Amino acid sequence: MNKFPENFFWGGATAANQLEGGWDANGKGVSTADCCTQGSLNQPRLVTFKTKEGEIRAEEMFHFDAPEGAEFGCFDNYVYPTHRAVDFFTHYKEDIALFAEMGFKMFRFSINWTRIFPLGDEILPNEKGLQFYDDVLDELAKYNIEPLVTLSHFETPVGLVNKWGAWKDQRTIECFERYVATVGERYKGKINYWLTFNELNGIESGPWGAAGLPMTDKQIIANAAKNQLVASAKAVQLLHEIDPDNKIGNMTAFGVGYPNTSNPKDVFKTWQKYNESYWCGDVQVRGYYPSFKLKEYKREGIDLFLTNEEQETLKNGTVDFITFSYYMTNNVSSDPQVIEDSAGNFMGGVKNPYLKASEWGWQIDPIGLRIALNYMYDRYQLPIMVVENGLGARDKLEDNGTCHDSYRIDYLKEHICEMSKAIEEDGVELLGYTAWGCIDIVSASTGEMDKRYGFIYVNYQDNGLGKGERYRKDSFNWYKKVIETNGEVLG
Ligand code: P53
Repeated sequence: MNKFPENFFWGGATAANQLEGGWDANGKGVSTADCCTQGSLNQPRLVTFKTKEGEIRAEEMFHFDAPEGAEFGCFDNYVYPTHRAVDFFTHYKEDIALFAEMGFKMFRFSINWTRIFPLGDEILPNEKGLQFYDDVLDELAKYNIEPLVTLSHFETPVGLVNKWGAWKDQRTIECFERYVATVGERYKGKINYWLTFNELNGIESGPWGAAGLPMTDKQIIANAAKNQLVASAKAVQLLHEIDPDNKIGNMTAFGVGYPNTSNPKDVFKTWQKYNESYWCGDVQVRGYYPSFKLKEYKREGIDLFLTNEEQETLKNGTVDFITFSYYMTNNVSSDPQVIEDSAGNFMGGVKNPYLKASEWGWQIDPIGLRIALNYMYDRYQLPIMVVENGLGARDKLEDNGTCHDSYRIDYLKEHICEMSKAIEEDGVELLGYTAWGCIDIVSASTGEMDKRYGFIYVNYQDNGLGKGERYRKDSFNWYKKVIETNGEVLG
């Protein structure tokens, strides 16, 4: 029934800060993610800092304005889940062996910039940090698992934040270039698939996570986004120069929306809403800003200060393939009386009566993935990878070490099925699928351990129990079968 191309990249995806732990091991520096506390569904994660006056404070991660002169860092009496995460730092051999047992063809992970350049602006890299990824890559090579490496996954060095405001300042572009050149040279021939910035379009609703910006100022966010887009284009050029076999992609948080009613005003607003998913990809694929974004900036009195040189860089650094994350859909309404009652962080909207939602309120919509794939392919005509998709749920570990996560199997099965239709019936050129959090990791939005996505249960719990033992969930065996049959048998 389901037809996937030969050599389809089945696999899983993670991010260093949510996976590795070892946050200060072997000279690693502090990243923006390391300053985020543990939250929950009802309690936002906080970012911690010291004020000029020496007071230690914490503000909500998704939306805050820090006082002038704030120094970001980690302090006693706060819990920072990335510091241990799930300790892939020491468990990587065991974990990669489990990925291999499932038959993974691809593993998406990020390089933690602060392992390589602890403060961000050093001239020489930290050799021990580089060595860790050599080890990880050798382990993957043993099993013929192709690495897909994100260069920046919400992991800006805090050194750069404290020094000059991270991505607000153009000097960060040079530091990033040095980092990219370093890892590009070091891992030449070992990594061929790269992603520049994770969910670059998330910068407007999550400026701290995406760019180390402790503020909500739209002018600053627009310029930081431009700096990242320029840095992304430079990374593409650099990696192509280092190895012509390198393929570099972008990464977008894709949010599908439906008009809440057939009122043309709702339809139009929905159409407009899609621009939030498109604008960064437009720059990264086409090499220039889309007119709707330039008009929006103008309307809001924002100056992009886009130089000829920057325009040239954007033009010469377009990506080879595109990728996106897909979790949910929401409805869009133009009626101010209609309450936005559907969750999903910056993807929030109005509830859809035809859809069920996860415990965190993220609406489950497999057909939305087929729509997303078609929208992306029609717009860009480039090969695609779905690099994040999955269900965050509370799993129960049974006494005998099993975990019956049939709800996760259902979620993934239905999404993979829609993906196969996008390939077979719609002609979308899909290269691969890496399920998010293939091993349980710390949640990015809430910092919880109990919001799990994995095929592999990691026994660390928010109540402090567990020693990090790994267990195969029912979905582990199911996914193994999916890969074995190249998606023919979805069970
Ligand atoms: P968690 C919001 C909406 C959609 C995707 O999220 C998002 C976010 C930001 O949290 O981010 C991606 O762990 C992100 C991953 C993250 C994953 O979604 O909050 O790239 O780092 O873990 C899932 O359930």
